[in-house]
Amino acid sequence: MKLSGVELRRVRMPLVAPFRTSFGTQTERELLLLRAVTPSGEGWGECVTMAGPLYSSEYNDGAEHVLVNHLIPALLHSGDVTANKVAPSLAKFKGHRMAKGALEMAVLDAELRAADRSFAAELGSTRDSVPCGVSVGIMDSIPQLLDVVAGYLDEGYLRIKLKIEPGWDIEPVRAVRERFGDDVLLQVDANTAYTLGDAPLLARLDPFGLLLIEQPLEEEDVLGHAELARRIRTPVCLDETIVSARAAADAIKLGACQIVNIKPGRVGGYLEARRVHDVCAAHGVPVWCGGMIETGLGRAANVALASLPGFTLPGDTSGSDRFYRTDITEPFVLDAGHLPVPAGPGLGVAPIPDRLEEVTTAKRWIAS
Ligand code: NPG
Repeated sequence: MKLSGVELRRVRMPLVAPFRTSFGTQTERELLLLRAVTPSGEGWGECVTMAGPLYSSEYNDGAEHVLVNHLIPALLHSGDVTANKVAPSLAKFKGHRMAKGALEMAVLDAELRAADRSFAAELGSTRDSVPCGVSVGIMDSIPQLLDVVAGYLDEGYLRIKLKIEPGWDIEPVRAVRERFGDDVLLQVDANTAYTLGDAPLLARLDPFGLLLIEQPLEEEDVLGHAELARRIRTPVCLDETIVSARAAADAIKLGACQIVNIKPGRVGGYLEARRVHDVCAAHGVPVWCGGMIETGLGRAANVALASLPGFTLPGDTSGSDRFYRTDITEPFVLDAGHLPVPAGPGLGVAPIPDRLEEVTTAKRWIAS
């Protein structure tokens, strides 16, 4: 496939409510979309970087810079392009996995649309719908948290994830358990907010029967997570630490995690995400699909990925309305706690042109 060029768009979309995590509060999603243009059609990629380098070292302006100045030119000059060749073609550039993943996603979408094949079929899907969880931000008060959780359970979400940080951990978990009972699938996400010295505090979560605690310690603290996993009963799940299939294999071998969150952007794309899935499956480690407040484009691909057999826990694959009043694609709507896996060619969804224009703040075209 020849790549004629790539259109890069900056997009800004308001969130339905502020989303607070241990690393900050978001009220809108600013993101980067890519449109790979080939003689046989086009494909869409979504870059999951945020406005600032708070979740990871990557961020929108940095991703745009590396895409425009390094990644896209290298791909344009690499001859015929296939999705499988994107990562090897860009391997000489260190890091920038989210930017690389977005470019690979756009090429993969173009390739699959042209071949009339879906992301789900290509990745190895074994289901036509996936069970969905929802991520609940840090709130101002426990009563407010309970109202929000009650709303999500009413909507049918099958698993609740509470964002935690020092000072907002034991009591919110206790309150949710007391109000909604022991049967609710419940997990917590710290986004690196604790240290190993907090092990006694985190052990106080043990009695609440959580599915997992996600990324309690720093991204690079693999041995710390292994030690923590020995000191608490709640299974440790890694997110930020797992940047590749190799990182997953190492973390599993070192006993640093019993469960893995897979976010395609964080590991450099959907093809590496599938390799992370395969490594985990080979070790009997359950995985689930994370979320990065994607538009319908990234959501479509995430739902396809989440339909692989090793994804045995509900993911952060919530309905579009969890974050957006109006999405740029037809919205994903929850049905009895599940989302349908798109079956059409490529992502199976495409941006609605008017809607996309409304949220676009800048556009540029990169060709050789
Ligand atoms: O459902 O898309 C979603 C959001 C799930 O909590 C969620 N994502 O740390 O996992 C996370 C968090 C996140 C969002 C991280 C945006 C980075 C950017």
